[in-house]
Amino acid sequence: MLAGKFIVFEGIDGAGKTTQMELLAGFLKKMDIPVLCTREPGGTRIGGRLRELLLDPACHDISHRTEAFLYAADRAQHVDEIIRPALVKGITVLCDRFVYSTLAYQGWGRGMDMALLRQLNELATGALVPDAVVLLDITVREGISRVLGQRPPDRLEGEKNDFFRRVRDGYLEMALRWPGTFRVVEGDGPVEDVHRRILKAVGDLITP
Ligand code: Z5A
Repeated sequence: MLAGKFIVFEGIDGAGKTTQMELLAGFLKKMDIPVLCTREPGGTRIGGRLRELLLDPACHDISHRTEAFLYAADRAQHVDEIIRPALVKGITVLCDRFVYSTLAYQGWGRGMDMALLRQLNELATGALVPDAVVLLDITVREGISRVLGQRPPDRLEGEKNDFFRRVRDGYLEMALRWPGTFRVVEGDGPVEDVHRRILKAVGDLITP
């Protein structure tokens, strides 16, 4: 039995996950709820090394299976070292991406076998399931323009719009499939408005 709440933020690139996770963390801190923010890939020292490899444009020849295994390796280390110990201590964990990113990007995006990905991730997480997945939904056009407005694309961002459309569709399909876990939040509009929508969506999980 885990004492802390586990809330995952998901969405296509530029959806506002990092921005909104930090706002929610600030809100929880004000309410004296202990909170930890983390992310995938790269939430641990080992994961940081894997992140460099995964997002390096020079690694364009990485095979789909290798990519999925590296995300799973990052996740296994993350669950063992950071997420599960925090939840055991009663800390609310906010995590930027989790298993659902693999299903969306490697599954719907790359067309990898879903059963294989779910099996792999069951092993990586020890069957840990979040209390809620906040899916920040924005259009692909909006996401790309937010991200590329600031810097050159990394390896995955450089890929085609069709890929991101499949990823978004995948997220929306997961939300239909797992309505008890997914909370879809419209990610367009002013940051403060999105924050208010998120507070409403996870209100049942953030009472002290
Ligand atoms: N990946 C995968 O394929 N499989 C996996 O299992 C996992 C990941 C775990 C991680 O990259 C990559 O790895 C990712 C999926 C893949 N794909 N790529 N490429 P990352 O961690 O570097 O990138 P990200 O998670 O997509 O983060 P991001 O691009 O920074 O997006 P974000 O965190 O959702 O958004 P943000 O940083 O909060 O905001 C982005 C910009 O938009 C920023 O300038 C904000 O100020 C702005 N913003 C935020 N909210 C708004 C609103 N409401 N209006 C206007 N502008 C806004």
